[in-house]
Amino acid sequence: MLITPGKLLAQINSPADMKKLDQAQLVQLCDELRHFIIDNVSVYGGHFGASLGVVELTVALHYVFNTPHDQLVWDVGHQAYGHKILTGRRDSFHTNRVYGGLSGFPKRAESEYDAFGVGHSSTSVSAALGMAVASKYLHQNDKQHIAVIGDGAMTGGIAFEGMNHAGVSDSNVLIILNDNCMSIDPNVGALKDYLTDITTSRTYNKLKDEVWNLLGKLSNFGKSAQEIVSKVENGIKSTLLSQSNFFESLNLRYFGPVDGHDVNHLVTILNDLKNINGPKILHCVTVKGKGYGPAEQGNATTWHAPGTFDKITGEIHKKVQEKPQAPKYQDVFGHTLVELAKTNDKIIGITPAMPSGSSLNIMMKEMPDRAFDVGIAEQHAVTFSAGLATQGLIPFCNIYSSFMQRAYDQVIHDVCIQNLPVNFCLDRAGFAGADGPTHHGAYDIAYFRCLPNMIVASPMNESELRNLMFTAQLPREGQALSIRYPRGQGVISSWRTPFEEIKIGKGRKLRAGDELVILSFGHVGNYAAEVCERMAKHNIRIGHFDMRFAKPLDEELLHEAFAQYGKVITLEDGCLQGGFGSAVLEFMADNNYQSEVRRLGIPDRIVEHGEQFELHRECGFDADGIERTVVEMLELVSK
Ligand SMILES: Cc1ncc(C[n+]2csc(CCOP(=O)(O)OP(=O)(O)O)c2C)c(N)n1
Repeated sequence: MLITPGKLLAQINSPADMKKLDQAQLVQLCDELRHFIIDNVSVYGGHFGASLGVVELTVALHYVFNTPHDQLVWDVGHQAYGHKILTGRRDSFHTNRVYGGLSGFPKRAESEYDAFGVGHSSTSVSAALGMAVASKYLHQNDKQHIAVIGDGAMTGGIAFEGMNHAGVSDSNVLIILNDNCMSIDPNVGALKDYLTDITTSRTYNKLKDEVWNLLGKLSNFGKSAQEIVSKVENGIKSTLLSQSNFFESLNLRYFGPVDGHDVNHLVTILNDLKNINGPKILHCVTVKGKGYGPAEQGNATTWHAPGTFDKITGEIHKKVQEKPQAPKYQDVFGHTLVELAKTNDKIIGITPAMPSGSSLNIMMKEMPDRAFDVGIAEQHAVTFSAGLATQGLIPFCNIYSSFMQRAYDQVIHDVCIQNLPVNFCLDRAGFAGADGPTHHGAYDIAYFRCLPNMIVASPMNESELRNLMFTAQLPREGQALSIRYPRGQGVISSWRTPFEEIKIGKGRKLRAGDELVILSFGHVGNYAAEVCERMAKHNIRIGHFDMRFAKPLDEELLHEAFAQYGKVITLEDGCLQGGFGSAVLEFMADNNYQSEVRRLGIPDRIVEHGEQFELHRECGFDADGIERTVVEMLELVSK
């Protein structure tokens, strides 16, 4: 053994190093890995409970399987911190989620051990199955393919699609269901109830133990073992006719449930499963936050991603707020929806698995029969909302901008084509921040703007959000309405202003100028306002229109802008290709104006993770970037 006892983790730079350990040392390795994660996240922040819950699984997987030759796919990837630390990224782990540092999710470009890039949930089964089919095709028969998926992620439709396909393939794919009864919030739906039933059923567990005993004895016997396993399974199936196994009925061999924190047992089981070909599923029961008291006993939702905390006391550090008075947009959404729902009994709230993140939990608490968490099921959330709208109800379907990408067809096919007035509230629009490119809400302006029967709006501050929501619940004919707003704080403290209707397609003229006007869409308009203030101090008058709508455009304001200003800047926290600025250019061309236009927004490349302001700066549309553009444009005039 080359690894010396004592500090084990410090000597592990790759899974190959782990394989030099005696199995008896794995418990200690788990302990060290767990503490490393606690030490790191408590200081630098990030996702927490999920990684602690899979420490034993992570160690067992890398101990048993031959990664990176074997393909290990983590679903969502927020639980892969242990994986990153064991695969050569221990010493750089303090840069996790920091601008220029490691990604918070597995990422192919970052490491050969990251078999598949993730961030959005429920993709692991399909990806691992694709890899398994490829290996077969390429005659790489020794390769293993493993998908680790949580019970929350398994509620996503694509996970079912993957299992449905896997069940009729003879590919070598192992699905590990990491069942901790939690999504970010408590998991929901019938599958969750089923998993609880199967975990607690005495009959099932007794039989299962018998199978495992047999497996333990037989696994070294290769092919003949497989035949016997099949017979035993068939025996189980007939005995459990009254309680047929969901996964077995999809033709996946089901093993478990097993204790996901018993690393030695996991090693034995995974070694056994390695020798059983074909699609199979291992059901592991784990505890989110395992091994850290405050997380295990406290609120699992809070400890999903708690921010920094005192690891001794478990006290979560409060963020020093730059603007202590301004609430978060998401909280304004949550409170406003309840306020509106109290006076309009047709309003219904919908979230696909983000009740805390979106603040729909406020309505779920106050009006449980009128607010729905539908699981990680964006497609369903949209079509469910469409169904509600057909019956005259007024759905407010809150989906993060990047997750809405999942439900694009539903928006077109089920909402727009049928002229249904569904309201979409797109949270986390623009740069998401530390979660990075998988979570940036970069595309929604462009992908919604091209749809008939779709209104695209964005508030510049909290009371504008309230007024847009107020407007959204007023009767209107057959158009969907999307209201996009960013993650985090707004700008004003007195947001609980009386509701005012906003005329659809009407912007606001905030400031008149001389030569140059900034047309902004959404919260980033506040950068523009700051630049106007700065320039005013130098007696340079810049016009500023908060357009509010990317569709329909306020044509009156645009005619004014192009008739009066030779220079126009468009500003948005969304992709430049096809976004708000593109809409303005279309207007200019269609109306034969010839102003000089500069478009500021998200460029046509993948922007990595970092604080929102760092990414705005990188892309040149923070206040300094806008000022630079203004100066450039005006200097051109003075030449
Ligand atoms: C398509 C999509 N919708 C929503 C999310 C937000 N999200 C991240 S983790 C998570 C919960 C995942 O639960 P589970 O798979 O059980 O993993 P656990 O955190 O419990 O280990 C959710 C809803 C996402 N990543 N992708």
